[in-house]
Amino acid sequence: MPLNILFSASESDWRHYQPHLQSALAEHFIDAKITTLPNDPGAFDFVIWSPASPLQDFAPFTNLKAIFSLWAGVEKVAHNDTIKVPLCRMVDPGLTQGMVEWVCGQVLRHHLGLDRHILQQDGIWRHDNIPPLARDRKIGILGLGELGGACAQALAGLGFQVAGWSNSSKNVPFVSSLTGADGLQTILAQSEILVLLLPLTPGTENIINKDSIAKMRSGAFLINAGRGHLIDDSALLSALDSGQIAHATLDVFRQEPLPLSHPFWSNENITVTPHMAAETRPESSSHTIAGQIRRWFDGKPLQHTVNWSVGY
Ligand code: NDP
Ligand code: OXD
Repeated sequence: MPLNILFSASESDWRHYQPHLQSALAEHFIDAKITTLPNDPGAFDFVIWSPASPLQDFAPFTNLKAIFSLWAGVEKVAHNDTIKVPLCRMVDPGLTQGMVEWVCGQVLRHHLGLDRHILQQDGIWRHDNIPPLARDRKIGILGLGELGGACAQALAGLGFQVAGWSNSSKNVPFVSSLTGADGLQTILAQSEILVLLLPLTPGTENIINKDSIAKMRSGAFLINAGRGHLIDDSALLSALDSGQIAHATLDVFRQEPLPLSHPFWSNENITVTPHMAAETRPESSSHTIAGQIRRWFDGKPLQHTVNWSVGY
């Protein structure tokens, strides 16, 4: 009997994923039927889901083994109490590499002061303000997980002094690992460039607020690729006005797309990017999902399952 898989995301996702999923499943010797129509919920073994899906009630999916999120961030589904099976976050080499490239690009932009030369082609030879070498620049990353850890490693590889903050202590080569309230104070106070790669949970919401901003190094750069709700928007705007934060590059927002009337659009010290720091790549993530189903077949534990008690 073939497995039944429901693909519940957007129509355009389906167009992009269908061929890759089919070939990845075949490569993993999995006989499966994939459909986008949840007509007979009790018949499905697995659901591939994204926040674009209208599916919220998983109770009728009585035969389900697991749900695979196409997104790494699961805050929109991590509190869904109709889910009684493991929910796997997307952890995928394509997504990780995309985030590494985006974060390194944004860090290098601020480290090298590239805007000064790119935005000011006005005939003035500005041979001052030569940037320090990376070894003399302190970078902090809040969230030292799959994505934060890979970014930390890449930045350390470029020579930066990198520290990361997470719930549990980590062992990333050449990266100092900080935890707890003291660790947060330290990383805020020392980072010249602070990168947010935390998930959105009750413990991380508004972590960048008036008080934590006051503890940051004056004139720091902020880069948010985690979630919009990590930042108190008005506290950030005040900090940009006062110069406490020099510039914020924001990829994620409380409301997406960011409404045209939002003051972030017109603030010259904010760069808005449209939640594109890292995209889940259909080809590599189809292999990730097929590999997970293979693990289930082989009686191995699924990977990257959400810990319901912490919400990520
Ligand atoms: P992980 O779960 O692998 O990493 C999360 C990290 O945050 C872990 O190190 C975790 O600590 C730490 N953390 C969580 N809560 C706390 C807390 N209260 N205090 C201290 N540390 C905490 O997630 P990923 O790295 O895969 O993804 C991170 C986030 O990036 C996603 O949740 C999503 O919001 C965002 N994202 C954004 C994208 C974009 O395009 N902008 C694309 C993909 C993801 P510990 O390791 O100890 O558990
Ligand atoms: C996300 C993703 O969580 O794109 O933002 O995976």
